[in-house]
Amino acid sequence: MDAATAPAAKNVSKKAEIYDGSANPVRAEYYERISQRDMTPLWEVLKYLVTKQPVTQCVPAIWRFDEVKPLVEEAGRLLTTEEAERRVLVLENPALRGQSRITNSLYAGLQLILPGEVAGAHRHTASAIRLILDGDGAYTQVDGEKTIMKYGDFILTPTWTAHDHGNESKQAMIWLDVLDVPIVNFFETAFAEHLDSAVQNTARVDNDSLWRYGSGVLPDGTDTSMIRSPVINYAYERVRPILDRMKNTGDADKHHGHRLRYANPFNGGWSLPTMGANLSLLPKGFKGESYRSTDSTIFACLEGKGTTKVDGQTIEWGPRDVFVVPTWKSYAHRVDQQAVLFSISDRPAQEALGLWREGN
Ligand code: 1HN
Repeated sequence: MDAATAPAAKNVSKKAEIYDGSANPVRAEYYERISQRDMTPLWEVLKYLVTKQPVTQCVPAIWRFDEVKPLVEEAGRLLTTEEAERRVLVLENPALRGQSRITNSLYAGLQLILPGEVAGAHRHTASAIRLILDGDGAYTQVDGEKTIMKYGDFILTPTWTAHDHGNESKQAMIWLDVLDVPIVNFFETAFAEHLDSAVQNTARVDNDSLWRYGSGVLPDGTDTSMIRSPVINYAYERVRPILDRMKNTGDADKHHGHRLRYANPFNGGWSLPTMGANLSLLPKGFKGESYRSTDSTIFACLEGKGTTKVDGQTIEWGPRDVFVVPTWKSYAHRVDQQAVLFSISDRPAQEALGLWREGN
């Protein structure tokens, strides 16, 4: 075998387990020859390409805040935000270790910013959301809009928007980052750049975008064609009371409880084209019926505690815990006392491609 054919042959031997060429030496020899022309027999791989049901490596998993918080805090003593750029512990799905992802399509991490620190301004094609889990009063700036972050706030950093964070408060702050990095990298569309100054100029303050676009009016001249929400911070103090209104006036959905969607106020669609988020109130004594959908979902508990049964296993969660349910695994939530669950997934991307499905 000469050097030029060696890699191809190696490839075949790697696939030998799949192809079982030993059972049919004539075919095995044929596979070897087509492999040298960078071809492979579809009939040997079709069943892996087109499956009857979604197949995933992703497994159910939970990160309990009480257990991981001290480890996140320890990173604060090990390195500065300057050294780290972003001081984050990546939440890796236990079955996807080494791939910096919590589901096949989404990245998640817990970010720490200490009093007096700045995380410098940059932008990239990946979109981010942040869900504030601990601390009060650090800020983020997104394309010139500065917003103070508080518990439960849902913050957008849409594709290519400049963003920097800083903590002028007296407390450490920890939040959950979720990014569509695996999607951007699947399409091989990643770009990134640093801004000239670490802290961008502040042009707008005080949740300006929420005030402008989150009250059922649109200022004249607003360009409403954006495929993502103009709102940067969906403040928990504005959103949370809506769940109580829903609870007081309507029935809980049998799967999701009283659930709302973080929407793009221009068109009612999802807040970002790649990632969609919900907030759900599970009323006292809620026993959810089994549900599944094709979007592997990341949950974070904001209030109360409960359990989620998924794939024969019971996940017990409490405040600030983050857990994940893989694609097409049936799950059901249960609570004794009232709880509030945030969730996020790649559902908007799946819907845009005509792929999303749900069932029981
Ligand atoms: C990023 O820009 C941030 O800006 C956090 O806070 C986590 C993970 C991957 C890529 C970019 C941030 C990130 C990230």
